[in-house]
Amino acid sequence: MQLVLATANAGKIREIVTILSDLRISFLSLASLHGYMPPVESGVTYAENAAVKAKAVAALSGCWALADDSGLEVEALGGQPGVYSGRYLSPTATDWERNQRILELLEGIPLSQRGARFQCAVAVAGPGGELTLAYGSCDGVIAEAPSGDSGFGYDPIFVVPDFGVTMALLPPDVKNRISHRARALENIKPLLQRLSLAAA
Ligand code: ITT
Repeated sequence: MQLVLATANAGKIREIVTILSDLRISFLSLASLHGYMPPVESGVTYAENAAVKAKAVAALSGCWALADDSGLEVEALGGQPGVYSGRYLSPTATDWERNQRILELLEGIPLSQRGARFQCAVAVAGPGGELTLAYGSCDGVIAEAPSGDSGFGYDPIFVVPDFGVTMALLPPDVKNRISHRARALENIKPLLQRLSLAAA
């Protein structure tokens, strides 16, 4: 079975391919799609944005497509940056700048009030307009300073309580077991398994 990964985020691609490596799927990237213009992510939920991305790629490619929309919700910031995580501060801001901004905003706030959550919606769309969604989340705490260089995005400031270190200090195989993305992909695996068996 061929599955187009409807994401331009190299960190997501690496994790999705690893997490789904036990399935008989060959992955195609957006680079193989001529004339693809990323759709505007105007949804107010992760699910809406994931669906828009997966459907656009399935329609253009004529293949099954998988999209991920995800974000970091910081309790002390009223759930921000949330669905705007990928565009927080500005679409061209670096991960480092976004992490620094969150740390500045939380300066002086004790660890007990620095709760946060990664959220992920995964959409799988088919060439005939089929659409399935699955969800995953991962609870944590915003660190007082960044640490680690594994993963991507907000990983250096997101402490996973069970491990006592940031997501960016966890070995990739651990992140790929416990992350919001891992959980969403586990929830959609039965569909992918059925599709890959039907295509065999
Ligand atoms: P695509 O839309 O092309 O998939 P994107 O990076 O723009 O790529 P999103 O709109 O879903 O994707 O933005 C999600 C942002 O949330 C992402 O850019 C990261 O900054 C952050 N994020 C998501 N998952 C993360 C993870 O596992 N670790 C750290 N940060 C993450």
